[in-house]
Amino acid sequence: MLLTNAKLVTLKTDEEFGFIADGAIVLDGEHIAWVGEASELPKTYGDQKIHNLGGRLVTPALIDCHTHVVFGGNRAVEFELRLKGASYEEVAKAGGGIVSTVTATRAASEDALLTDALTRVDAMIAEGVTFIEVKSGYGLDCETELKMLRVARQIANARPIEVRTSFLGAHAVPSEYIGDADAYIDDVCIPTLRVAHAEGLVDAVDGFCEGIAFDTAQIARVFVVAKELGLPVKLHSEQLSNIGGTKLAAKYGALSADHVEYATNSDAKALAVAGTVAVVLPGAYYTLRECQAPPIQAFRDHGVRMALATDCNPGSSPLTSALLTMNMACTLFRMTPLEALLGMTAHAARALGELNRGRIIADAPADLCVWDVEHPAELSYRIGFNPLHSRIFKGTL
Ligand code: DI6
Ligand code: FE
Repeated sequence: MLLTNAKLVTLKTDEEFGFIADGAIVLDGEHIAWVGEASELPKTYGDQKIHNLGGRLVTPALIDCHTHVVFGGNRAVEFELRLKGASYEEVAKAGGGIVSTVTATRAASEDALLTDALTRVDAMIAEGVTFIEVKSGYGLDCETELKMLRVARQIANARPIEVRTSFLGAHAVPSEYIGDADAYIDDVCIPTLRVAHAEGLVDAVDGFCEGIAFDTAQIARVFVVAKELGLPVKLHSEQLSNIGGTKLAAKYGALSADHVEYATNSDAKALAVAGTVAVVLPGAYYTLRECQAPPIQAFRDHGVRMALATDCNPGSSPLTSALLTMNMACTLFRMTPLEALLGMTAHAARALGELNRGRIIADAPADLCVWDVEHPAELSYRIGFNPLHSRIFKGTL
């Protein structure tokens, strides 16, 4: 297929949008074969099936690299409690929070979890997302963690979207192990990781390193097993306090350190040295009415690549909009529209271990968005508006 009459935002480098005013793209099956000025299109591509994009703007398709879209129930009542003054930590300590979603997720059938998750995935697809990461972590027992991961895999069969799974057994201490997080890690989390990996259900290993969850020593035990299994790691670190998770993630060469509101200058330096992506999650910052923004300028100064994601989950970020995430990153964290777009494309891909994706370049997967906008900054600037004209997934419109 030959796409013509397109205004391209190639994101060929991290420094600029990479505009091509009158561009053409040749798709060969699931990949981009050629991209450039229409006037320079090699004659060999002349007899392709032509698709005229009417001068519309084309970007790489959006990538949501941190989601918890598979879960049972919802936490609207907890939302009300928090509005009345309870903090996220207080709700968690009172048996609400993540643990209440665990109860609902354990009770739900695989079919019900999938049906529910697809309503959220459909909202993502409608805004041009073609690739998502999905975490477990609301099972916290072997059976339910496996159930969640199977549902995550099924999403890719049910919808035109690619899915990467992360095993998040170290998400919270379940009620049956309260006060003994170490025993939970050894008796449940690590054995479950081994089983899930053996069943081919795990693409990466994640954890929640926080006062209300697991400390660095506990997470390190999980990471050692991940490395032994040859799985990449990532970590929820420094979301509500600084307890060293970001440096731990860097030490293990993590794909990403996520949230990072309380990360310091030296954390940023460690991420830069390790080549670990900082995943910024403005939906959680907004929902929890946090006041500490992530150290964006330190990330820039040290050359840490920043990705963005919805963190779609029932507690701290009931958000399915990639575009609103980009808007929030700009307005709340003063990221630039270019940084926001890179964060939802090329850098999100990198946070998933994919270095050749999220840009419009030859050999990259043919995952593209066609927008009814004039300038890419409009994608971050508008609030609650979806200008997606069409989405191309693996070369198919
Ligand atoms: N941090 C988050 O933002 C989500 N998980 C995590 O470790 C929140 C999960 C939840 O509240 O259900
Ligand atoms: Fe999360």
